[in-house]
Amino acid sequence: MPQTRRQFLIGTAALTLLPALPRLALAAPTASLTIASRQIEVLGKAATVFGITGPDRKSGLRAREGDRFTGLVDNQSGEDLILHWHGQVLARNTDDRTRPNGGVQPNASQEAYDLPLTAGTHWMHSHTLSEQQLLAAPMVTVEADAGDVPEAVIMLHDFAFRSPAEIADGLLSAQGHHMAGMDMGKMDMGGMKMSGMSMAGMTHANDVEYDAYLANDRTLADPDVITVQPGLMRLRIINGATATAFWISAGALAAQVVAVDGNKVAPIPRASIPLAQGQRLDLLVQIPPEGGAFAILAQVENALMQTGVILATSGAQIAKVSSEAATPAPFVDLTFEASLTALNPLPVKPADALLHIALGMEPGYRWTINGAAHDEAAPLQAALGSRVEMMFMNPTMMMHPMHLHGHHFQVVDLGLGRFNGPRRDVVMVPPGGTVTVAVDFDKAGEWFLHCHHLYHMASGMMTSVTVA
Ligand SMILES: [Cu+2]
Repeated sequence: MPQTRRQFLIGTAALTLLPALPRLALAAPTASLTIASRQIEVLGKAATVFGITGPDRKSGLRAREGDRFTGLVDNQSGEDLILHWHGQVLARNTDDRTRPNGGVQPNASQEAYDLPLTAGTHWMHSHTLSEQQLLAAPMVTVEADAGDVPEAVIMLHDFAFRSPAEIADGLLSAQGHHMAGMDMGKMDMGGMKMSGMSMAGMTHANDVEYDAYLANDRTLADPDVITVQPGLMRLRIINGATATAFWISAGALAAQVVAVDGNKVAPIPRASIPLAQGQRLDLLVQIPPEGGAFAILAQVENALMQTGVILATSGAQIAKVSSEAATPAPFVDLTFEASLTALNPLPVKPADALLHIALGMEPGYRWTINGAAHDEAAPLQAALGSRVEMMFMNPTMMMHPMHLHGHHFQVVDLGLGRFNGPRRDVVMVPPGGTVTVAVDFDKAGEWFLHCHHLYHMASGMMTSVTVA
């Protein structure tokens, strides 16, 4: 049933504000999820997208550390679906719907799940092109030590009225534009002011032309306004965009980074933070005693466009925020990454194996791992119980956010020497960059390893690691 705009507003507000959860109500969670079409309004036009709702009819899943996810996944969307529990390291390989033949059939309820939830800011999303149609939702498990701090979830998306198949076709037909013979003219993307090239003309971002960028399903023309109280609050920001990295800014509010990809880091103050596709960011912000309205912004890398939400105390004047910033954001880079220190590092020990993972770009919008597109090469191998270091090397002109399923690796080298970097499940590998992560392969199975740029993944940049 299509929601009215009003119902949608209510639903969004309820989703994004997480006051202290009643612990009793969650002691015996009966979480089940329903996947269905819904209507939203973008730039004054109706759009049919997907949604994933829990038994409370709200988007996604909220729980407390120690809870399990139990229940059925009911696919009412009418489409085949492959659903991935992004960040859940305690899901068995066989519970992860990204397995070959593991799709959720249309209009069919599935067997009951029962998996212990991984604490932190995680999410669930389609592992096919329907991710572009907002088939994604938060999967937040509040940490036992998070305290009674009010929270808001901010889910970012890049949005197009075109179908993902049309977008993919467009990338194929414009195949030359990101290759060696770069055509600056093609980067003028219909008024979207995509500034695709760096000064050197080598680095490239934003290869998809989007109609809008959404934060909690809204643009800044009509943003999600979240009512807040003076004092500390926690923002859980999820980059659910398919092909877009953002710079996150809390503007006038002092912000402290406390977790990335659901993993705690030594808290650091930061005014502007890069967030690649699939990554999550937990910020503590302080709403001042006098209150007010505060924009939390996500600006597209190397572009003017931005989206965001407004945090507002009761009665605050809310100024309009433009969907274009005054100056373009830079390309995302590893400066922020280098400043992070894991609070839950892997035990210190030598690696049992080193996997070289060369990311590649070939004519025809073909993206590869070690020279092969998905299914052209045998999976990578790792011994069960081994410590493996994966060295990602990126000679291409685009950043690749590399994601490993079922594990939280540790970033140990950004090309500047070893460091006690953050635990994550998505690491950005910038053009020309070499990034090494350490992972303890402690679960048997076949775990996907891929670029979280949806169209790179769909065009070949995906493999898996067989752990046995
Ligand atoms: Cu990529």
